Amino acid sequence: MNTRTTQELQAADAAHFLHPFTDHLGLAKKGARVITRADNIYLWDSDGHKILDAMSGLWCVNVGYGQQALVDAATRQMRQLPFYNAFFQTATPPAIELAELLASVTPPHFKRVFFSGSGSEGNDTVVRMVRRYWDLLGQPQRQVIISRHNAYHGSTMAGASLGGMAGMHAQGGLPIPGIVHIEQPYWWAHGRGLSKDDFGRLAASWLEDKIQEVGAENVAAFIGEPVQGAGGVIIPPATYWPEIQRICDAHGILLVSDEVICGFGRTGQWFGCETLGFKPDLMTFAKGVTSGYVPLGGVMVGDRVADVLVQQGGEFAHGYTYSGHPVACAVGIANIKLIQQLDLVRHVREDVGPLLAEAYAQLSEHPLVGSAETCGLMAALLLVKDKARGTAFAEDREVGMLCRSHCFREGLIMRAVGDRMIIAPPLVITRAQVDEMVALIRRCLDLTLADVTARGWLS
Ligand code: PXG
Repeated sequence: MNTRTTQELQAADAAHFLHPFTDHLGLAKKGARVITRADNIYLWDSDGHKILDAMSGLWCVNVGYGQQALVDAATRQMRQLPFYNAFFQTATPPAIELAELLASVTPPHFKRVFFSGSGSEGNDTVVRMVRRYWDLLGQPQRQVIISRHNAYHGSTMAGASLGGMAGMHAQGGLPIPGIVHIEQPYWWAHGRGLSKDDFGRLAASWLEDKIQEVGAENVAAFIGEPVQGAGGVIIPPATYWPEIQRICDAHGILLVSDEVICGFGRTGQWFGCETLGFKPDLMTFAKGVTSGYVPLGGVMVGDRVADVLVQQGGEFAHGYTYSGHPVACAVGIANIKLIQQLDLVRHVREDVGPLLAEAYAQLSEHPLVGSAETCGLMAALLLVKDKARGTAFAEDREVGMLCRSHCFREGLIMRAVGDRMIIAPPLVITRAQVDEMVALIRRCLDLTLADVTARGWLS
């Protein structure tokens, strides 16, 4: 148990802990917010403030906090066998059982899994695996992987390269060779002159253009998040993914769905590709597989790739110490069984997802909101300066950050990606809690509106 004061913790934090994606000097001046405990959809900080966590930790605590079944699974497994590896022709029961369970909840052509410790590692595995696949088929020149601007696929060298975050590419000489990007299917930014359906087809045609430019014979795979999460919950038009699928099929290119955020019920189906209407060859997962209780990730390998890898592959010279970690896998099993017991995928699809969509339709009337979109339990509000004309605020106003600071003060975790305010609450959220969350969001929008009005930023 923590017995230190907030100030003591902040001082030690500033002295020793280099946080991810953080300006350390800036944080040291303010002091980190220290979270000490959690239950259901709520967190408490070291000063005792209660906070509604509308981001599920970091898009991962799908079953909510405090689920005893996951704690028990970890404890039992730690006692029985805390670690053994899966190299050298060995396996452990939890890794075997989780592999079997994953095959049962994923689309039928996924029967095999490669485990990693995180989503980034999973995407490193994707890069290695798709190149290996084409090698085995005698087409070693098929090296290029096409991804999208503003995608997030992790922070390792391969993950950050696959991702399309300009700020990440600017540091450390990225992307690595053989990874190229096309524009994202973001209607508001790139297609407002078109109907959403026409824009979806146009955005997919950018893939065709890139394939022509690179040469189909050189392209190994296309990778995308069904709904871009960290990029700001960018929900593509319904026409987009089926057209992407058609283009990949026409050129024999592997299709990879990064399900790290969209997987395990987030969109109202088990996997985002099922909601968005496509059938990938590989799926990266992490986060929701254990609801974030312990780290685990991996890649679901569809029959097309698995058959080549397994039947004619010999040794695939790739793997991690923690591939199939028994404690992580035991928690994954308990987590998936709990999602099934609580019927959370249906709860999102038929109950709280539609309720959130209705609430967001109402929020779209708010004077600051230029667009309000939801997909299952992911949602985004775009804050704009002029609703009628659809004019954005100047970037340096940082209106999203202003709104986010109101959220913090009001006891709500909602993220700002530029001026897109995004949420992805735990899937266990009840109807009453959706109302409570939406009331808090509305209050923070009103406070932000009062601020920008007082500052004269609306004119
Ligand atoms: N793919 C996707 C789609 C992700 O969202 C990763 C891969 C990498 O997973 P790991 O486990 O290596 O972090 C992610 C991670 C944000 C944010 O700001 C999002 C993620 C991670 C950190 C911050 O929204 N997603």
